[in-house]
Order: sequence, then structure tokens, then C-alpha cells
Amino acid sequence: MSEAGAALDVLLTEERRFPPPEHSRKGAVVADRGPYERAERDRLAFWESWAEELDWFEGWHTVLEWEPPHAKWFVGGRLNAAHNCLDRHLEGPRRDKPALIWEGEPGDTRSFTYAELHAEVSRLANALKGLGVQKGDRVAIYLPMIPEAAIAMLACARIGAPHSVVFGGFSPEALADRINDAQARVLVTADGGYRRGGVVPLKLNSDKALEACPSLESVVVVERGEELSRGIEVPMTAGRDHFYSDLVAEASSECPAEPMDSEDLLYILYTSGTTGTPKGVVHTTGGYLTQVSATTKCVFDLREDDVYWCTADVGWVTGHSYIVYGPLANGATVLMYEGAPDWPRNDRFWDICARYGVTVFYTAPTAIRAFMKWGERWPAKHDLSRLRLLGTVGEPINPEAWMWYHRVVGGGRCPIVDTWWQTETGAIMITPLPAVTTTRPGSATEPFPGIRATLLDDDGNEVNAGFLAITEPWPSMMRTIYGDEQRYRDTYWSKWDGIYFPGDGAKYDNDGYLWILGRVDDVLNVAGHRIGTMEVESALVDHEAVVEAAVVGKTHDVKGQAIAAFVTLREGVDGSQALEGRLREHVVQKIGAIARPEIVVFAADLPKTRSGKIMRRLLKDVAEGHRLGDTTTLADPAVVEALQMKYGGEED
Ligand code: 7RM
Repeated sequence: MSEAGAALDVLLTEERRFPPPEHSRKGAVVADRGPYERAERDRLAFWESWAEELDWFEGWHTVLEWEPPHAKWFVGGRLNAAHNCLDRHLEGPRRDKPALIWEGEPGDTRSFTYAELHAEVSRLANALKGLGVQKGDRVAIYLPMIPEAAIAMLACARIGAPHSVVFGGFSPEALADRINDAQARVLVTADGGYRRGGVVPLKLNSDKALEACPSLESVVVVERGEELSRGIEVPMTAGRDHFYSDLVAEASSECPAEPMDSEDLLYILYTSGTTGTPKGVVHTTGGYLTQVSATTKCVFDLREDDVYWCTADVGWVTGHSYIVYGPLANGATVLMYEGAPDWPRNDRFWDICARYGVTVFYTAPTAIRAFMKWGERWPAKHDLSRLRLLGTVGEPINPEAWMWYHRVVGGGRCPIVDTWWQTETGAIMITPLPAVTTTRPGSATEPFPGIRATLLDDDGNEVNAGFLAITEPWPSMMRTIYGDEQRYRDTYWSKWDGIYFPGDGAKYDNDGYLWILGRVDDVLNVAGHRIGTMEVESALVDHEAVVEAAVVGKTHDVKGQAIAAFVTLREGVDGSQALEGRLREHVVQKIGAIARPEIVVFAADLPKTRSGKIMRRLLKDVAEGHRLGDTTTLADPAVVEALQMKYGGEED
């Protein structure tokens, strides 16, 4: 962590403080430290009061049963997530309020009121039932950012079928792995989706994946657009494949919401870890919905007339918790956009903010750094005066990007909430509250009320800088890794006794605020996407020319990290530029474009310890052009020196 530590020393010279603006306090959801005090006094009563805000078919008898590492929240309670996101808003004035406003990349738009969204979700739920989907069956969803993505998730939730959403940028192989791990029966996909003017051929990808998926019985194909389907091939396999429009046309818009046990599965979402195989993070119903709805309301200070836009993709947890479940459980108006921020020009996001009057905007630091690079003139073209609150998530935000976001996007008047959380935590854990917390650019500040976090060393001693640790269970915590209980225990619960290890390093500042420094394991964060170094390495060694590969992150000014791959080739194979290109494409084919290595270095040997472990730390020094760290444990120190010469690592 020496490098992160050095970065932090720079951060800590950051002395600026931003108290909540006076205007943000009026009518705020949380206007004082009351919730912190209540949660401090009685954590379980605090969470219970948030669970009571939801609609339950049956009450719980016990708030928490905790047998580390297994928690059950609101035990005995029964509820349905889709009912909470839709049905309960239909009684009053929210019935005809826009629930979902969508804009496609080409500029087409669609909008659903709560009543309309309820009807559409119910129709698809019935259609899924018609395909034989029963409570407990897994449904895979592989869609672009179109309304049907949210509709499919909610339709699954409605009938108690756990969904497994697979990001539309993943390759057919990555899709197949996820379908097989979850043993999904049905796949919901689309003919295609738009990205930077091009078409992502999702149905063709799906067909390729399904060659290797024996559990899969039926495919539902959303027709993204007539124009699009004319442009690409959409082969349909008789008996297996059905067009979405055909299925819902015949389906009733009445579908009772399945009463689910609080601890029944809501979804599985795959995320990268330190091995070559992604983990199926399991989330259940009652605790998850309680914490996502509480945090959405408090952190984004949600008001009835807000137009709320989270720019994440529904394929990631941020899309699950803060596009679909959190905002809809709160009856908010959610904006959804299909495409890229720089299509057709670099002001697409600001154009959308202005045209729809977006009030709350939640995005990632990597996007903010791209906006900075494109320049102030793009946001300056648009009226952003409706914005009142900004959020960030996904990686540490550097103070410079924070300040730019604050000044240029927020016009100096919008509080910024820097929210730390993970796929595994399900919901926001460490964050400012906009009308309460004085923020410091670059700090996620303090735990949300009811969350207990601290910093520990390897031995479990409290320290000022060390590993982030969550010391008490929280409602939206993951329950296990699907089909791999041992990995769940080993990854998250073996470092300390009964304390959760998130895999991040952090430090306290002199105000007692937390500064998250980034991963301390072999997980990279490339443009806000989590990628395991081992996943990329497995993809590389899968190529016939490769004997061995080691992957590290290299600091990148926009993406945060870029992927650097050190590759040893088979005897007699030449490390040509053409081969570099083929290896990159091979990784894209195995995983997806998000994992494309930026740098490929051919190495005669990789630096290893005498026991044969690759020393990634030294490769990172090489990639960053840093002076080499301790090389005394190397079997052959000449190996890394040769690499450094070859890579041209300048001394710093
Ligand atoms: C929501 C999400 C989780 C990892 C996490 C961190 C990093 C996320 C912040 C952050 C610093 C933040 N889920 N991370 N948010 N680091 N400040 N506000 O991103 O599972 O995909 O990634 O992302 O390293 O462990 S995730």
C-alpha cells in the first residue's frame, strides 16, 4: 500500500471543506444528526423503522439472526420487491406519475407512469410463467439499457424467480459461464442495442453462448427497434425463442405478486474476485430492499418532484440498487439513457439533464474525468440549473475531479455525495448525507447510520490506516456466493473473526473522516468496472501462443486504472505487434471489451519468488515506471531488471 499511501499524503494536503449549503437543509429528508444518534443507541431499532416503511404481507418476528458469517434480517416477514416498487404507489397520486423516462441513443423516447409500468411488468411476469418459470427458478437477463431491462427484473421479482443480469458488454463466453453457474432456465435478451452509433448484436451473442448452456429452455427476445432489426441478423430457433411483443400481447396485466420470505433470493449478480471465475453474489429480499430504499431516500435526499438520473448500467449493482429497486421503492421518477456520453457529441449527458430537468445526478469518477478532458464548454452549452444534488460511486474520486464536478456541473451550489459500497454490500455504506455532512473533496466521509465500520491491520488491531472492515452485519449484505459457500467464507470472513473484509484499504484524516484508497487484492478497477487480474490472465493463457501471463493495473488519467499484461510466449513464437493485437482481441472475445489490455509486454521470464509465485508488485513497479521495490525474495533478480529495460521504465 506504499503507493496508495503516497497518493493519500497528497490528498490530505486537501484542506477545503464544504458545509451543506443553507438551501439544502430546507425540507431535507435528513436535516440533522438525529438518525446517527438513534442508530448509535439502537442499531436494530433504526433498521426496523426503515423496514416498517415498506409494505409487508406478513410482519417479522425477529429483526436479526446473526450466526457469523450468516445473517437473516426481518425473520419470518413476507413481502415482494416488485409490489413495493409498483403496486403500493398505485393507490394515491403517484399512480399517474412518471416512474421511468427513457431515452435511446438515437434519440427515441418512451415513458411509463407507475400504473403503466405495473401493467407491463405484470404482463411479462405472466409470460414468464407461461414459459414454465416458477418461484425459485433463475432467469438470466442480457439486455441493453432499455426499459425492458428494469421491466424484466421486476417481472422476475414479482413471481419470485431470482434474476441474474449480465452486462450487455460481456462476451458470449462470459454470458454462458454465468448462465451455467446459475443454471438459468430462461434468458431475456434483445435483438440488439445501440452504442456509439453502432449496434451490439445481443441475440447473435446469445445464440453463441447458448450452444454451451444445457439448462436454458427458452429465450425471450425484445425487439429494440424496427430500424435496428432490419439492420442486423436475428435468427430465431423454433420452440426455444419467442419475441417479447408476441408474448406480452397475449398476457394478462393482472399478476398477483408472490409473497416472498424476507430471506428468499431476489437476485444473483456476478462480480470479479481474485480467481479466474466470477462470484455469484446472492442478495435476498427484505433486508436488501430495506437498505436500498433507506439509502436512496436519505443519501439522495429524494423529494417527490425529483427527476433522478443514475448513469450506471443495470448490468452492475449500481443499476440494480440505484436505478431500479431503490428509486422505484421510493416512488421516484427515474431517468434512463441507453447510450454513450459522447454520442453524437460530448454534451449528450448535459443535453439530457437540461431537457428532462434532472435534479439528482449520480455517476462515476471515470466519467467525470472524461468530462474534464473534453472541457467546460460542453456543460456550459446547457442549462443545468435544475441540478441540486450530485453523487459519485465506483472508485476513489481525486480532489481535482471532485472540484470540477462541484464547480462546473454543480454550479458551486450542489452538495456532492461520494458513496462507497460494493456489489457485496448491496447498498451504500459510507457516504455523506447532503444536508448534514461537511464534505472534503476525495473523502467518502463516514458510515451511513446503522453501519459500523473501522480500520484494522492483519491482526485485527484498530489502526489509522489499514484495511476497511465492517464490524456488524447490515440488512443488504450478501448472503453467500451462489453454489460456493466455502469461497464466501474464505474471501470475506476469514481475515478476522465475525468481521467483514471488503478488500479495500483506507485511512482516517484529522477530522475522523474515511478516505478509501482502493483495492488491496488482485482486483482492478478499470473505468469503474471490477475486473480480476486472474480472469484476464486465464483468458491470455487460453491463447495457443501464450505460456504464462501476469496482469497488473497501471494508473490511467481517465479510467483510473488500465490493464497491463506481461506475457511469456511459447518457444519459437515471435512477439510481433500483430500478435499483441490478437492477444488483445482474444481477451475481448473471452471476457468483453472492458477487459481489453491496454499494454501487452512480451517477457522472456516473469519475476518469481523462489517458491514460484509471480511477484505482481514488481510488475506494477515496471508498468508504472517506478523504481523497483524490494527484489531480494526473487529467484532471479535479473528477470525484472531485463523487463524494466525492455519496457523503458523511467526512474522517478
Ligand atoms: C458500487 C460498486 C466495489 C469496489 C469497492 C471499491 C470501489 C466503490 C467507491 C470505491 C472509493 C468510492 N460496486 N469503490 N465506490 N472506492 N470510493 N466511493 O462500485 O462491486 O463494482 O465495486 O469499488 O474498491 O471495493 S463494485
